[in-house]
Amino acid sequence: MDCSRREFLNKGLIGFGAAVSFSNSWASATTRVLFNNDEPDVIIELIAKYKLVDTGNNSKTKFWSYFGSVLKGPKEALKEITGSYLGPIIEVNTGDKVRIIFKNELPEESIIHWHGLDVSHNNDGHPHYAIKTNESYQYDFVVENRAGMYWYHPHPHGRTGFQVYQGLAGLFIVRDQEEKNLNLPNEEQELSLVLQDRYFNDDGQLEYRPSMMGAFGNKLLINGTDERKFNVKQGLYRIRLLNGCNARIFNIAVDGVQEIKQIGSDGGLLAEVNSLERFYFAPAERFEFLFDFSQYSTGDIIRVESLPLVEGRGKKYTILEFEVSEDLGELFQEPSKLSQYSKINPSEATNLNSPKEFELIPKRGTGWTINGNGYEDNRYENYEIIKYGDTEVWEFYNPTGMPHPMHIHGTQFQVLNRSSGQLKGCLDQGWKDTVLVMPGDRVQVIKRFNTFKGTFIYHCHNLEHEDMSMMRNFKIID
Ligand SMILES: [Cu+2]
Repeated sequence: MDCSRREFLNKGLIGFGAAVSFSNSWASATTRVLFNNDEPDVIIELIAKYKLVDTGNNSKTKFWSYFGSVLKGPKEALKEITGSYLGPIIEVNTGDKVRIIFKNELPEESIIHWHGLDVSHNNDGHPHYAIKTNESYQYDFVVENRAGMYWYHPHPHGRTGFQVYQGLAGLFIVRDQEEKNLNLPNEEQELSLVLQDRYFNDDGQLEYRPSMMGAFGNKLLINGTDERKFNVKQGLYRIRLLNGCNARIFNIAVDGVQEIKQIGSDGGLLAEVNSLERFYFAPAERFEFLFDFSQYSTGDIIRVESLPLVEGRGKKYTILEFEVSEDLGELFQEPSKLSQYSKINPSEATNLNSPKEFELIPKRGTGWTINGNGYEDNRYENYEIIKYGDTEVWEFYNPTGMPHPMHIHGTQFQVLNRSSGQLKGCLDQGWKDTVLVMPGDRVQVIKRFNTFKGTFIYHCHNLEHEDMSMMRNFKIID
């Protein structure tokens, strides 16, 4: 890390970024400090407001959307998706100093969380920092994460599910040199696809129908559009998926394909290709794979499907299709080695023999909880206070009949073990920020708390569970 980056980071640590000051002692410092000579590389403005979008229904649908513009830096830092309700794709490099100015033109409070990025607490979109209509919030952070597909979405307490459902989300892609050196399929042969479901009524308008199970739709959308068929050239592709649904879990298979070649996960590339026949894909998880369309003929259709979550119960359905064109793609090769990923040594953990246990349970009057506790601003149990620099093992135990994708803010973690083993096909490989805890499962993750002090949150990424109160603070202290 060079000097200017370190300096920028230190400023971040003392807490600038917040445009709004708080008089309470919740955060160590929330006064905004201007950059001096240390200017950001990229300045982006994101405005959240209404947007009318044609999603193939009777009439245009009223969404909420992020409108972006680059105020400084390369124009390629933002990529609009034509005809989509999703926000622009943000694309930056590891090490970039990024300023994002969020303007809230929604009729209610909001705040943005950069899902998977390791940033200081006041840049993380903690619900505490939600701003009112017509207010703005300035984020200043250095992109510390390695290359990967991260994303952004609102995070106000109690309203995250509703706001994401209205259309507020976007991809945040990070590039780095290690990834560039691999010469993976790129440009046209790299597809980033956001999977979401929405319920449209007869008038073509969104209907948000939350329940204890979450909010589900009657229609699947890809990248915020009705278009679910993609023309591909005969060549090798890098396909990157985000499950951007509020609650829907997919059980993904590719019709007629025995080996799906996974190359990446939530936190970027794996060490090497991991072959899967099918896999569970939970809200907020990312999955990257290589797919060779050169083995197909012109006009062939390849279906990405979701199988029943439990064998024999329900029907499979098509998520999206690829249609092979007659065009030949650029030639790319599958690398034998992908990245410098290394496993965290379990002995690094301060509590390897006594993992912190988090029981995922419902409670009368509260709804879904963690250890029976709902969310309260500025509240922590003892076990939710962590010493800066420590590595810990957390065990999520799910005694219920519903799966819970658990997301921990801050650094990426690794899955140590899962009581049900690997048979279930959960995505446990590589760096993770969200782990699917299946009914009956005990899942242990190992995480380093060594980057930023302060208050962060962990929660279920079934967004209706989260809003119901399946969310808690944790605090990293000296
Ligand atoms: Cu849940």
